[in-house]
Amino acid sequence: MVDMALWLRVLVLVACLFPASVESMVRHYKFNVVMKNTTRLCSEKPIVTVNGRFPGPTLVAREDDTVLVKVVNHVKYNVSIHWYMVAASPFMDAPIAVDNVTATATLHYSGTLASTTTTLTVPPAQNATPVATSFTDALRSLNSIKYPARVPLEIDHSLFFTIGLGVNPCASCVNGSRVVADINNVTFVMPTIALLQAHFFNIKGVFTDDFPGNPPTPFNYTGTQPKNFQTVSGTKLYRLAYNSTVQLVLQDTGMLTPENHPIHLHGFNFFEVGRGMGNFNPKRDPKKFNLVDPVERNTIGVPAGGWTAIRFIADNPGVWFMHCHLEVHTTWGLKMAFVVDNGEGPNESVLPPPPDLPEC
Ligand SMILES: [Cu+2]
Repeated sequence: MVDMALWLRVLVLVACLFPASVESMVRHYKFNVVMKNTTRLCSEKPIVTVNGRFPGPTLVAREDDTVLVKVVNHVKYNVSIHWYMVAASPFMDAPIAVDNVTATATLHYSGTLASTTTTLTVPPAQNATPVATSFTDALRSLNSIKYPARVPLEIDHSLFFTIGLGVNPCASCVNGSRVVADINNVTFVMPTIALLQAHFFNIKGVFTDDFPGNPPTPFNYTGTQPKNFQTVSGTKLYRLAYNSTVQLVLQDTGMLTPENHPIHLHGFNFFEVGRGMGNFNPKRDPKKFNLVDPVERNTIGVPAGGWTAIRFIADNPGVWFMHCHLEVHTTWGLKMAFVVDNGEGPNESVLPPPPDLPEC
């Protein structure tokens, strides 16, 4: 994505400097679908690749170009190739000003009827937030007898997590600081021993279970930015008893920039019971929660400069990450984990690791 976007921007620049020399062209690509041996988790196995690469190669094109791709399947399986025709704002995940360019394309497949008409679509404007909001606001779970929505109504843990960016000192960095990300001002540090392993075998010193259930220093999350952007670093988890119920309000902050963070929770589905802009109001907003038929998800976009409230039952013992699914934010520390203790008996307890668990 990033490479492709850079290419597009370079080409647009060239187009501005030399308008007379720019013409649309036909770009030819050949995709050979071949098997290739790949090593994952200590074992080597053959996988299906395009030109020996997985993910496949990036196609580079400019507006009005025609791209011809010859796909030759050399493997013994039927293969369907999926085209991602997207090149919009790859820097949405970083506080950098860039030109927003939405790429569109018309796909023609060889072998279709010549009389087939082309269907043109009109995508909404890139900043058409009301269109997207009204669509997601209309979503409901079925809440039928066959598919009931078991929304927790009694809450054991009412949590409030701020999510956003920060800046920490960094001696080896170019200007002595680096951008980080955090939840409740904790920038998560990945341990060298797996969290689940440490939990199961009771290995001390890998993590602590003192992750704060509320922001350590409350501030106006979506108002004027505080002067101090610094976070604390740590491998902190939040401990839950088996079958306890959780309400979690995820509050975006305007630290550096407000952003829509797609937050993913492992181990559980949750219900999104409420959402809003600005700061969550603990008195007013819960009155508007949908506890009847909210959508059930495992990933939710927290609105930029807003909040979302989710509820789930901790009925899956183990250690479960919750993190931003913008991968760069995850690497910057926008993640935490819940440690869910065992209940009673083997059906409510973590299974031991399999005997063939790779050790590398
Ligand atoms: Cu994020």
